[in-house]
Amino acid sequence: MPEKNLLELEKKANQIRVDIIRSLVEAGSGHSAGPLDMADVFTAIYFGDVMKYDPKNPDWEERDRFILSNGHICPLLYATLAHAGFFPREELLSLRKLDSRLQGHPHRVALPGLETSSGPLGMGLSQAAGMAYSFLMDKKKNWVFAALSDGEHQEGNTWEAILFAGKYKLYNLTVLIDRNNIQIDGYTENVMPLESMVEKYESFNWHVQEIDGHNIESIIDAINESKAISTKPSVIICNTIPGKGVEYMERDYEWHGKPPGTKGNVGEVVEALYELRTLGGQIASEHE
Ligand SMILES: Cc1ncc(C[n+]2csc(CCOP(=O)(O)OP(=O)(O)O)c2C)c(N)n1
Ligand SMILES: [Mg+2]
Repeated sequence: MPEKNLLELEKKANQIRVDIIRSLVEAGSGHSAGPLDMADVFTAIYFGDVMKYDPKNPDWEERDRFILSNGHICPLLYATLAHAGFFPREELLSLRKLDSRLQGHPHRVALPGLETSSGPLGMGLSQAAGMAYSFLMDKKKNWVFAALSDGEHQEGNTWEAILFAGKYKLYNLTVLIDRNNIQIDGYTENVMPLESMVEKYESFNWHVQEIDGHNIESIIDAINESKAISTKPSVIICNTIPGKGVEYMERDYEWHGKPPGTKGNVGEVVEALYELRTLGGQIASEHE
């Protein structure tokens, strides 16, 4: 990929991170760690020329489907959809407000661009696999992307869907896992160990890739590789740093479900926005 395009995408991911923090601070509640850590992955999906969608025609039949299973990271999905043109960026500041279209967990019929409602964990892969299966039955070319968290792999329903997709060789399904090693109150390997995720998926007959979830070029390459596989479903295990871009949040599970600035701590907000606007030496202006 040309360096200029890659730089543009990295800048876009950081603008999205800034918008996430601004919306969370305005809401006064919500999740910080997961949204920040998956920003590079969502940027690659929506702006890396790998997914078909049309913000002017959100119900376009030929569109690919993006299913967010771990609904609590929706501040990221909302910011990404706004940047992609589904609704105005100013609306991001209505996150979690009464009557807002941007609820604390996604409400499908409320907002264009959402394919499912989510929040209760562990459902998204079953929904995505069902969609992928029906597209194959109908001989349709639509691709299904699903974002899942690592914590969701502690739920039985996720493994039923992994079995199902392997059995029916759902090659039109690409799953991207946020392997950030944290969940609500601890590190996954302490709460309920998940390793080895690579071997587990392989044994269920999936095509498996493990990548750096902050390297946008690698993410796009991995998605393109998944789309070239025609015999089995694909999973991309994205190793991420929870809270990516805000040093005091990084790798600390305490930031799973709270925004900066609660209890009047304005310094947290200033520090987070400063770090994100200068992340990687790039300035992510609010107005770009
Ligand atoms: C079925 C279900 N059980 C429990 C919860 C409460 N819950 C919300 S987020 C979360 C942590 C799950 O881990 P992960 O998705 O890996 O969290 P993150 O990496 O974003 O911190 C839990 C237990 C839920 N939303 N749904
Ligand atoms: Mg996690």
